[in-house]
Amino acid sequence: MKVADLTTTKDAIVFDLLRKELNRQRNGIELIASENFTSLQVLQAMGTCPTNKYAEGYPGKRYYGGCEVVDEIETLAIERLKKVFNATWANVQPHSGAQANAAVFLACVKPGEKVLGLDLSMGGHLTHGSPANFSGKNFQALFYGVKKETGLVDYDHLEATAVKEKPKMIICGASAYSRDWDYKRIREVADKVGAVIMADIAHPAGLIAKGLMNDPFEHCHIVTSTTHKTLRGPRGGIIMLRHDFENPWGIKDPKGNIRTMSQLLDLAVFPGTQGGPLEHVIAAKAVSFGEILADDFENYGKQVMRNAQAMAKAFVSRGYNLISGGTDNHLMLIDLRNKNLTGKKAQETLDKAHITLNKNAVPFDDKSPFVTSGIRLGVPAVTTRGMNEVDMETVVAMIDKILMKPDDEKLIAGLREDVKELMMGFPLYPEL
Ligand code: DSN
Repeated sequence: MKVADLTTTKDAIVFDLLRKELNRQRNGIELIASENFTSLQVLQAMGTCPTNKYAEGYPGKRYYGGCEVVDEIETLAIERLKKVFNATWANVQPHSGAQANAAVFLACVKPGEKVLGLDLSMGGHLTHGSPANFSGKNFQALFYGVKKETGLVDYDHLEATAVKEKPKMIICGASAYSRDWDYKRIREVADKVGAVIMADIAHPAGLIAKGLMNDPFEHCHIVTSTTHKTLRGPRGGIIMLRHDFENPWGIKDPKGNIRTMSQLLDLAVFPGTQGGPLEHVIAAKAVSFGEILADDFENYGKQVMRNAQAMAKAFVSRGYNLISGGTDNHLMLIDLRNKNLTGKKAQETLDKAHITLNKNAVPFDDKSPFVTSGIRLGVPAVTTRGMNEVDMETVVAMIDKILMKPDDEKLIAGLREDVKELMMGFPLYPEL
């Protein structure tokens, strides 16, 4: 039998599309706050043979034979991740951040019980209790918000709601909040009402990993994250504990035994919410955790923060209204109402110039989530491309030019060429 020639049997339609997407990423300015570019070795690890392997269970306790190598891969990923966050337990199997959060819900709260999270319209996340999501459909979701005058989390409101409603779980973390969190205050509230805290650090995780932002592990019982945002790994989720504990809420495993939180969480990921783990993605997670442990990643984190500061300053100096007036992390939220623009119009117009970001509701928005009054921008991806503070000024000048004349197609076409030329100076995957 003749061995197939991969070059001739390659699916040209799909691979042409993949090449097209690579060129889109290369030629544009990527400002979506939740996106990043992995290293080449992370990308390579993802496209490997463990995708062929079933490994339901955990290292040393699988439901399938032939798991000795993936056991080593998964153990390495766990050990590296524990080192990154000084954690004592980690689960690297969640396919995404939403899956990680679903597992925590399954482990800690029963259907119909109360949870308290940051309102989606104030910067929270779908999986923190939105009525459109499992977290809002199966549990009684309560919300805290941000203060209208400052744009900062309203901890008094959080406390008052918790004391009145006694939620089983308090969720902190956000997808569109540019400030650091007072985890100590949240723990004081949780202790008062007997709640468990889930900190979802998906957005700032890479900055927290290098000690550049407050450490949620000091005060929060359970920490979840995605791996593909500031952590710069493959698309996926993780759950971690710094201290394992016998759950004080009497939560039992499916057999009725009181279990430690780590056991409950392992059971909640598999078999609770997932089947076979994606061991090729776990291999790529291990590679990225190794990169985070290297010294260089601290420089990356610091540059992300310097770039965010520079970008925020450049927008403010041009009269843009930043929610909370600035940023402590990698992202910022801009209210465009004083520029007579909607978030939708801004996103669509900038897209034409290959500057990618997302429309985003601002706190107390009067427009629908499909239109919105704001945009969210983040710098993790452009920082990975090698951009610095001076480049942030250039990028903001380009954005401002377009937003000042959003219907000037000639101007936009010219800027699209400028964007392409600028990004040629910051090569992406030159080996590919
Ligand atoms: N969709 C992600 C974000 O853009 O922040 C959160 O899951």
